Amino acid sequence: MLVFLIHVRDPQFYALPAKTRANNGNIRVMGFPPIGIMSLSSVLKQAGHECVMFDQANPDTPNDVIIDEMKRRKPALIGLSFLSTTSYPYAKILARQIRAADSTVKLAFGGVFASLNAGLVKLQCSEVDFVCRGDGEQLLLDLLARLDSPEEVASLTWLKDGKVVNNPGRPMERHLDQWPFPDRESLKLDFVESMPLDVPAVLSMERFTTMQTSRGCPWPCVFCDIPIFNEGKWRARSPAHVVAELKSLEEHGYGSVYFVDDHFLLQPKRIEAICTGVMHEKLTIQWGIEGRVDSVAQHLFPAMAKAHCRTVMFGIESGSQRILDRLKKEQTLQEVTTAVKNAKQAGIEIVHGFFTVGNPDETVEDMQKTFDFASKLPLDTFGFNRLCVYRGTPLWQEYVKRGLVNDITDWYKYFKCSEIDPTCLPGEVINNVRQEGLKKLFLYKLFHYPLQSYRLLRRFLRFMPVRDVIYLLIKPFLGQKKGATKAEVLSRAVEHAEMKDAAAHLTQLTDDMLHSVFEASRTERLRIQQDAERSRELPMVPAR
Ligand code: B12
Ligand code: SF4
Repeated sequence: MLVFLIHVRDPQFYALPAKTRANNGNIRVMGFPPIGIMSLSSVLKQAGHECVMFDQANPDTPNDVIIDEMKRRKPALIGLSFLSTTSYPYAKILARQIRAADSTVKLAFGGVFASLNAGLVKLQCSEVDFVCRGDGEQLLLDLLARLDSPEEVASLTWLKDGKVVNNPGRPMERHLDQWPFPDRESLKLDFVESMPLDVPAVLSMERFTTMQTSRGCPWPCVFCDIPIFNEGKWRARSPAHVVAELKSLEEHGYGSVYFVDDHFLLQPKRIEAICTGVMHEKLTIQWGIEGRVDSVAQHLFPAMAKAHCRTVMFGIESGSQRILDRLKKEQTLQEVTTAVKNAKQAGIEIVHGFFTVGNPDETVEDMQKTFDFASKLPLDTFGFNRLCVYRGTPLWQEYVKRGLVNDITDWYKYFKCSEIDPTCLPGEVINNVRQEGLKKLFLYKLFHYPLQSYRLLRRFLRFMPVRDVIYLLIKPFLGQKKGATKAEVLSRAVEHAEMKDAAAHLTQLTDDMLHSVFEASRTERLRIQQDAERSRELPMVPAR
């Protein structure tokens, strides 16, 4: 059977360079590849199906092109994959366009957000036939075998006689080695490695990709839906399987890979075996991971650095123990300090800290403590994001009980906690304290860690125009600027806070309004692309 798989994105998280091509002829974009659909594509192909992938990051395949291809090739099933609350509006738009063009093609949704809100999504987005919950590999094969009798497909949500039916869930698959490596080569798109989320800084121009070596995390952080998505379990691939994939990546010319595992650092024996395997195979590919600061695998940081682990990212969240406890992070400030120091001393080149601001019960003093704490840690890079609340998390449940959100009417909306929780500081105060905190932090780093700052700058300058690096540095010192238009939000690959704000508002628009905004954005997108083509330079930091 022929299947189309489409990775739906909210566009502010990827760059739209003016059709800059890699040596292999592929267009290059800054961001993470769509490893969800790539994983499913290889499973389908191995089972004898045909699969065509599309990624909305590809400027050559906008929705109209996908729909034309659909009319031409007539797939049996179209799967839309998207990660989060923020990309749901775009998935709805595409589903509607597909349904308007073909009233019979079967349409499925999958990914974390769709899984955790399956019944509600099915009701709200009637164009979609199936919402697939959890792991997609076996589910998709089962669905293709029973497209017309979905009652027997475990973990499927669908509509029968006008009623939403949630088929029973399937047991969680533990044997992850059974699946083939993701199908990375069929998508004609290359990715450039940048800092995650909101730092549009290019790390290297090597061919870049992502990999998943484990799934899930058993900790209880109140803002996170990963434990719920994975039923509180952590499952991992064997070290041999991981090393074999790294080897295959190297053979395909990838120079750098980021593991999208929720907690890579959970099992020391597995990490040790992966490092030994990398050394034994004499691999040189560079890799990066995310993990908790309380990991008992920290004695392996030197082995990881030797095996070319270049980046370690920690979820630090706050410099106030009171706030860490409020978030049920189950980590201490001392553990944070120890882990960051251990990683740096072991020779990990880039150690990143994720922080959250605008947390419940947070005071100005707590926020200041966070910036002071971050200044003194030997971190190379850091991000300070406003805490958001998603349906499916313990914090959402708490907010439902406190009457701050409504589970029936608000489930698809993206909220910063400070917008709805009176125990958070007001948005304006958060922004001011953050701006002040960032200024102090930058200056502290420059004077106390000059060598570290210089090395990082040198790395950025290798791949980014000087003006973009300068902008990145002075950004905290600039005042608030005018907000973005909705069309700009949809069109541009920008990380600005005001873009994020506007993107959040988009999740709350009516569907009709969404449609007109989408149309306006197509014109805007075209204009930006033409401008960029005219200026004939690769905008590594997206146009502002
Ligand atoms: C990597 C990552 C990113 C990357 C994006 C990479 C990319 N291009 O895809 C970056 C850093 C850009 C990013 C950004 C954001 N992210 Co993010 N991200 C992740 C992370 C860590 C891993 C995702 C991944 O690659 N998984 C590996 C693949 C193999 O799994 P998968 O996509 O889930 O696919 C499997 C199944 O879901 C299923 N499946 C998926 N699609 C389909 C389709 C069909 C038809 C079927 C049958 C099955 C199916 O089958 C696949 C194989 O089993 C997840 C956490 C997680 N563990 O999921 C958070 C996560 C998805 N992100 C999250 C958030 C909040 C965001 C941001 C909004 C953050 C922000 N405020 O800026 C943005 C929005 C991004 C967007 N466009 O939607 C939340 C989502 C919560 C929510 N309810 O919205 C998560 C769950 C993290 C968390 N703990 O809160 N993210
Ligand atoms: S440790 Fe990380 S992945 Fe695990 S629950 Fe907390 S935030 Fe989520």
